Amino acid sequence: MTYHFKNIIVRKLNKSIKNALSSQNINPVYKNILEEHTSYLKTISALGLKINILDPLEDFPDSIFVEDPALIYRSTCIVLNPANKTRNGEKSIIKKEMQQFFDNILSVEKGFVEGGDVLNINQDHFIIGISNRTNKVGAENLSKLLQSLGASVKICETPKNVLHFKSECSFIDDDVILVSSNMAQIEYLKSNYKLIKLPIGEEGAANTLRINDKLLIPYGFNKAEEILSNKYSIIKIKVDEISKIDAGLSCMSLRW
Ligand code: CIR
Repeated sequence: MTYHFKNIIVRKLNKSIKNALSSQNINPVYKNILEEHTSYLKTISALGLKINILDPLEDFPDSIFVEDPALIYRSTCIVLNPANKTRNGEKSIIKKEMQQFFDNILSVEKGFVEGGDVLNINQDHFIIGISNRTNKVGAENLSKLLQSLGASVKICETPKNVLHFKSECSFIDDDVILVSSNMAQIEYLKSNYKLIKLPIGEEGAANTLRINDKLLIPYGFNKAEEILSNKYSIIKIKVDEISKIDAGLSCMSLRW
């Protein structure tokens, strides 16, 4: 099952997070990020997952977002290729780190692709969104690797003003994708999946994290909470400061 996890990888917070990339040009406050990151870890550990904590990387301000330089599919780790100069060096470090968890490690050698643009659904299917961070060559190369491992892949476009494909959608149940109203326009999603559409203004709630029987959602989105709590056992996590640097719940971990 795509949302049944026993293990999780996170990275200890770096002080240099205050220099992280932000589309709003905001320098986040370290103390606030630390609080939010700590409560994320506490919540996940209460769910019984084995937490593996990687060392902080001061040279890479955005390195707590481990979802972007690597992807886990079944027993393989695929090292990706982050587009942004300040993030690209994360890939060679995480490649070494992943050797302690995975025997089979592959790498995307050509083009750019970040994990935030890769949605895994129904176990063996992936949707890769072309975005400012993931180009066609990168998406096609990742697609080849995934297919060689037995997965199927569809390449879509991420809407223009959205950083990553998963910034505004998440896989929450078999055949079910939670989407912002923007993402709900994507023809491939509309015609192949059951979409739970969030109202305009609640885009930030579309990046959730389904872990076993729980659905982690960000605090502060009343309509999303109302819609989702009818069917799911939700846990709310504060990501106010983390969202200032364009990140959300999925970006801060790798799960398997
Ligand atoms: C970045 O711009 O790379 C970070 N500030 C945010 C990364 C968010 N990652 C994700 O959505 N997977």
